[in-house]
Amino acid sequence: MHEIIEQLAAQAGEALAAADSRETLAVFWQEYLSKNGKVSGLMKQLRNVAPEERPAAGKIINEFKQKLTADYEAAAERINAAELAARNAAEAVDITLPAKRRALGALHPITLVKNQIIDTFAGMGFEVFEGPEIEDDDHNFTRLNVPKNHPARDMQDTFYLAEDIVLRTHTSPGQIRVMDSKNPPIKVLVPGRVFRSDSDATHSPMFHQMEGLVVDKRITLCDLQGMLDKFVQALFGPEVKTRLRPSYFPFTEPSVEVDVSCFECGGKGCPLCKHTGWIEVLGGGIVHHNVLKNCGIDPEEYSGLAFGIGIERIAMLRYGINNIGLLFENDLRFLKQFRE
Ligand code: 2U9
Repeated sequence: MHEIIEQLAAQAGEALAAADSRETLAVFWQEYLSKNGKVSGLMKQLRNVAPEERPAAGKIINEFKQKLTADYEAAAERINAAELAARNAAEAVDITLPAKRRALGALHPITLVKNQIIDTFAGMGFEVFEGPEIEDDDHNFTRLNVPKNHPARDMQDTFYLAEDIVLRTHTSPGQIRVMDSKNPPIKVLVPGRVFRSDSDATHSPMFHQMEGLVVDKRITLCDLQGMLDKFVQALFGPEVKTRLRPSYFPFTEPSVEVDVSCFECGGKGCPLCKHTGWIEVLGGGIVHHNVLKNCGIDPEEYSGLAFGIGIERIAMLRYGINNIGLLFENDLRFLKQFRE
C-alpha cells in the first residue's frame, strides 16, 4: 500500500505542477480527488489489505488525501492569481497617453446670422413664429395682395407642387397665419427657408429669410427705420446708419429698400459699396391696407410695418463671402472658418 501511495503521490505531484489553468486543474481534480478518482480507488483497495493492517493503511490514505487536497487548493490559488495578473496586464490603461481629441462641431454661418438677428429683435420685444414650407396659393399670394397676373406667380419663378400648392416663396404667409390667430398688438419675427426658381452667384433656389411684422395703433415708417437702425448697428457696428429709398412690393404701401452706410469705408466709397457709400440690405414698408383687411384687421384703427431680410445676403456681407453656393456646399474647410 505504501508503495502504491508513493507512486500515486509522485504522479499527482507532477500533474499538479504541470497544471497551469482552471481547465487542467479541473482535469486533475476529476482524476485524483473526485468520488471516482484515484484516491477514492485507494480506499476501495483497503478491502484487500489484511484486517489488522487496515486502520494504519486507512490512516495513511487519509493523510495522503488531506495533503493532496491542500496541494490542490494551493495550486488553485496560484492559477487564479496568475490568471488575474494576466487579465490585469491585458486590460491595463496607460494613463500617460494623451487624451483622444473630441471633434467639436460649430454653427453654420446662416444659423449664426439668424441667431444674431433674432437676438436683436427679441431685445425689442419680438416673438418668433415659424410657418410651413409648403403653402397654398391663398396664403403665399392672394391674401398678400399679389394679384393673379403678378409675375412672381409665374411657373418660372415659383415651384408649384400642385395647382394651388407651392413651396413658399417668402415667409410672409407665416405672418398671415399669425394675424389669423391673434389680434393686434402683434410683433413677430418669422424666419425660415424659402424657395424661388433662381440661381446664380448671389441667388440660390433655396435660401433663408427673416421677416418681421408689427401691427398696432399709429405704426409709421419712423418706427420701421428706428428698429432697422438698431438692427444694422448690432450686425455691422454702432457707427452705421440706414437710408430708405422708395420701392414697390404688392404687400406694402409705401414700400422701401433699406441701405446701410458702408461699414467697410464709413461711407466714403470703396469697391464693396461700389463707390456709393451705401449697401442695400433689406426691404420693407407699411403693410398694405388690403393685406390687413384680408386678415380681418381694420386699417382705419390699426397700421403695420413689415420688413424682409435675406439671411444669406447679410451673411455674405458680414463675412465677405462672394458666392452664395459656398454656403450650401458643406465644405468643412469653408465652414471651419466660422467657429466662434
Ligand atoms: C405681411 C405684410 C408685408 C414683407 C416684406 C420685403 C419688403 C423684402 C426681400 C428681402 C430680401 C425678400 O429675401 S429677399 O429677397 N423682402 O424686401 N419683405 S416687405 O412684407 C410683408 C410680409 C407679410 C403680412
